[in-house]
Amino acid sequence: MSKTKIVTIERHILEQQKNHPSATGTFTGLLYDMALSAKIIARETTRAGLVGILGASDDHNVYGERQQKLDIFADQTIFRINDHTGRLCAMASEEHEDIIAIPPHFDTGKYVLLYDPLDGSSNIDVNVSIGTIFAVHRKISGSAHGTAQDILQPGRRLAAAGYVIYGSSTMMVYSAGNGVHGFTLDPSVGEFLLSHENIRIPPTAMYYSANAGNEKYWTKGMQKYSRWLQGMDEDRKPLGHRYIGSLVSDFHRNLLRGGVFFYPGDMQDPSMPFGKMRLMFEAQAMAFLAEQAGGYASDGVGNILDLQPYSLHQRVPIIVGNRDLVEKAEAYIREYDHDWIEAYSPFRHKQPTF
Ligand code: P6P
Repeated sequence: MSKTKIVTIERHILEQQKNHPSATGTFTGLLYDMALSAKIIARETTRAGLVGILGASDDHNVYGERQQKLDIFADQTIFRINDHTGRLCAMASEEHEDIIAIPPHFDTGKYVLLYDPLDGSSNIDVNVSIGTIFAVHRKISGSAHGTAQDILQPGRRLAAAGYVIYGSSTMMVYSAGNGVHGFTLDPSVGEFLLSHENIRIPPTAMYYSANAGNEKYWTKGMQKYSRWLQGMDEDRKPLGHRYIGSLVSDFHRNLLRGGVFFYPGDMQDPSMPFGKMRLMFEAQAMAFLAEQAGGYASDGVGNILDLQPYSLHQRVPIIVGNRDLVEKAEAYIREYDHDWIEAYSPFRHKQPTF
């Protein structure tokens, strides 16, 4: 008889509850809702080429990006699985301009769910791994229905965060503040089973991940940092360069093998010195997970988890992975990028208007 424990998400949360009262039973339900969403989305991503769902829709999202049909399907799936559970007081999706209210005929709860339903969706049509990113904040307003105050909270206050990666296997990786844990979907039983308990970023990094095609737009500090990672200016072993163009995939590889991902702010358009990543739908979750796994996430100036959000769709520079590598980037920026720091500062310290 095998001695290997079969640990489902439910069993894992229940076992965590014994040691950490903060991992309440509500997370079982919330994580199960995300796990069910993941199974449904995984089924469609696997079949996408077969059911004509492939290809771009005629719609565009809030960023003006053409929405892939799977984006819309994933977005609707997550909303429909979570709108009636009574666990949430509001939702927010990367694909929607505004906060998504819980329909009035459903009970509301004490959490808000933020999600990027299908991150890296430009890779859908070329069969490259994509992912779902989610984050859970606790309601802090007195309103039964969530408000901007409940949504626009610093990442430091996150109750939980995680992602699903639709790759060679479907995995769900989450943290409720007590370490990072990975579950792999066993399609034969339709259950996510614990496969990576208490993930820690290896102390010695193997990779760096960045879109080198943007290098001419990076600040001087980030250009020097990239050369340092490659061992160009001193006698150090270069890191391998791996870049998939799907945040969940790049982050997941670096989480397991050690590495740094960066999508920095640049001065290509001085009115937008904050890069591409969305704070509420990508960066906060990844920063929370990185820190829970022993790593660190910075916007180039300081910890992303300490940023007070001012807008639902605000973007933020991100350098995330092994702490020593991220702090090295901050050092290069402090030394060489005073103009960028000055241009970015008003955005970094902008306060919400609620
Ligand atoms: P680029 C996907 O659109 C995404 O937000 C992340 O998943 C990914 O890391 C990044 O953008 C890729 O951006 O400009 O390198 O194609």
